[in-house]
Amino acid sequence: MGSPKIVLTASSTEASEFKHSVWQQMLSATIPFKYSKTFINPASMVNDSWPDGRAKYVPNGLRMVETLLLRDYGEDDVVVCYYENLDRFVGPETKVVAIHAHNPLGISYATDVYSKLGGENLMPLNAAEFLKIVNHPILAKHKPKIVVGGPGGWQLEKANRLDEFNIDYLIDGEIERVFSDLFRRILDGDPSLERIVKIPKAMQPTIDEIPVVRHRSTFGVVEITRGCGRGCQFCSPATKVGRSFPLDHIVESTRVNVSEGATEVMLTSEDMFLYEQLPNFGTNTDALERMFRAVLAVEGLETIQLTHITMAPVVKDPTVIERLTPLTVPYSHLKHDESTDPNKCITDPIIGLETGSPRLFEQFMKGKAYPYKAYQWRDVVLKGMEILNRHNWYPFNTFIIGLPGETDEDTKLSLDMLFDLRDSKGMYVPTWFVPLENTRMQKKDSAKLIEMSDLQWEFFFTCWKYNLEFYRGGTLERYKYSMGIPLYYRMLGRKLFGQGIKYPLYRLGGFPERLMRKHMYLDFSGIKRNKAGMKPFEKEIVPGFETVKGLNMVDASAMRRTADLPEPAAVAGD
Ligand code: B12
Ligand code: SF4
Repeated sequence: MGSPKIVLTASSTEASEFKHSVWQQMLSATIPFKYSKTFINPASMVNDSWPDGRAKYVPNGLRMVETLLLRDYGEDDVVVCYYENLDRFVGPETKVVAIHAHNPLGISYATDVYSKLGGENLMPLNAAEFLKIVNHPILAKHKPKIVVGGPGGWQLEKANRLDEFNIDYLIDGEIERVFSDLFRRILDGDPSLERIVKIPKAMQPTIDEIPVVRHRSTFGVVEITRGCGRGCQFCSPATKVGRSFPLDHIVESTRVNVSEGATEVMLTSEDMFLYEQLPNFGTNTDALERMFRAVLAVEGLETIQLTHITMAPVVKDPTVIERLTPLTVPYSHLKHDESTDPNKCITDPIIGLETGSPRLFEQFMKGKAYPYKAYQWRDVVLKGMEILNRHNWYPFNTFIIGLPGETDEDTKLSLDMLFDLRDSKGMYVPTWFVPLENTRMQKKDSAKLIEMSDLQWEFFFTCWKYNLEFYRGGTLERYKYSMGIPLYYRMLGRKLFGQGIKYPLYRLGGFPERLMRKHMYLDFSGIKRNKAGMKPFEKEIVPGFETVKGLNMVDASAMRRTADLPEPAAVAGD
């Protein structure tokens, strides 16, 4: 048999589903390649292949590419494999090698900035792995066309590295509707085809145009919705039309994954509460319950993992969490000592909390709190967290530091919110603002580590102090006088980022708060984490429902209009 016409691949770090751990993946997105042997278990980068050398699991987006190709080409013509097997498949007859890019240069939010904590110009492991693929000698030998696509493809355009990597085509956006034609033009070398193809919003597929993937994906990703109508200006899924997948599509995708060896699926959404949503972002708990039951009934499936949710629906109707808990928490592979579940299970959906500043919230993301208003965000977060924790939902919360125009006052408000959350259960992961291509903030400047204020450093390291305490179950005392921290500060941190990081770093290291309190905004002296969790939040949340009519998922553009915000000055009197 000759070499296949089309070979699809993804880097080992992006394909990895080691121990079902999204942490492992996120680490490889952030840890510098130079230190990867210390921080990353090498076993996590070894992915399983079938006996014929094809990959067992790769990122879901690449499985979609494969599925679309299999409509026009046979299984012999389309092979999906890992880096290690490229030279087994790529040969003289191979016309195209297509590469998935989730975070190819490691410059998505959080990623390169975290790696810069270790020194300047350090390349995250994700980038090193991507580079290995494009520099593979077999590609130079047979010179197939190199096509790259996926959610992080924009990074290659932004960094202007298409020539360097010999990339012939970069495809940016949802491809289901256009791919057959596009791919034919690529194969034919159509001279009128641009090198960078951006799929316009009008060409985004309807739900009927999105097929069930043919083979198993990394983490067993099963899309339950695509797109989000809440309209946050920094966010790329906000530019996608909102759609819910039909139940049989979801169940079939689950079956495909399980039939090829997955014991867990990741039910993927920008916000799980958008699934079959009711008008005005109303949560359809009946539909969610039905969906979970149907997925859990798939024989061979043991556990499920969630991706994103938003906080407002949790607060608006706490029975949603109450009803979904028996269908999620006991089926999670995650455990925590403080869980009240009989098997100590917890679930950890990702929630973008972003900021504690109502001003920034109003300016950049007010749809996220709907039906609540920006000035209620802190209340919504506290109340929501209390409800979630009570049901053993310990979320993975993300913040954005350095939103354009962030002032010390804004950062103090984020610190206040963080302080209020000190007894909550979950992770707090600070990321830095990165203007993603094709978003409404694409022309804004990235946050820069070197420009971080003392307060922003305090926010950053206070989050990680919480995380250490939460995950290691330790108290501050356990980390007291941890030697690594002063060493890092003296040898590297101070030189790279200035003295502003000193006390926040020492807080992370567990140094006594009373010695540092006059140098920092938050004062934790005498405060210990209450393991019983957050106290029920008594304060009344002002209803403040906006009268936004006719919003629903299909009309995401309407939401963006309502989220078109007044200038900050006009907000001040709110
Ligand atoms: C599942 C998921 C994960 C999982 C699994 C990742 C994996 N490697 O498999 C986890 C949780 C581990 C993860 C981690 C990260 N993720 Co992620 N992830 C997702 C999520 C929720 C679903 C992805 C998915 O399957 N979508 C459905 C498929 C069909 O869409 P797709 O991948 O975009 O593919 C389509 C096109 O892009 C295209 N396509 C895809 N591949 C290819 C290849 C070729 C050759 C071509 C032509 C086309 C093509 O065709 C597909 C069909 O239209 C998305 C949000 C979302 N809903 O998309 C975020 C998302 C993609 N992730 C994101 C980010 C930032 C990350 C991290 C960098 C976060 C971090 N700081 O650590 C890491 C990077 C990890 C890594 N190196 O892989 C961002 C990307 C933002 C951006 N525009 O750059 C998103 C959009 C989340 C968000 N709300 O902002 N992620
Ligand atoms: S709530 Fe905002 S940040 Fe989250 S997916 Fe929707 S638009 Fe993006």
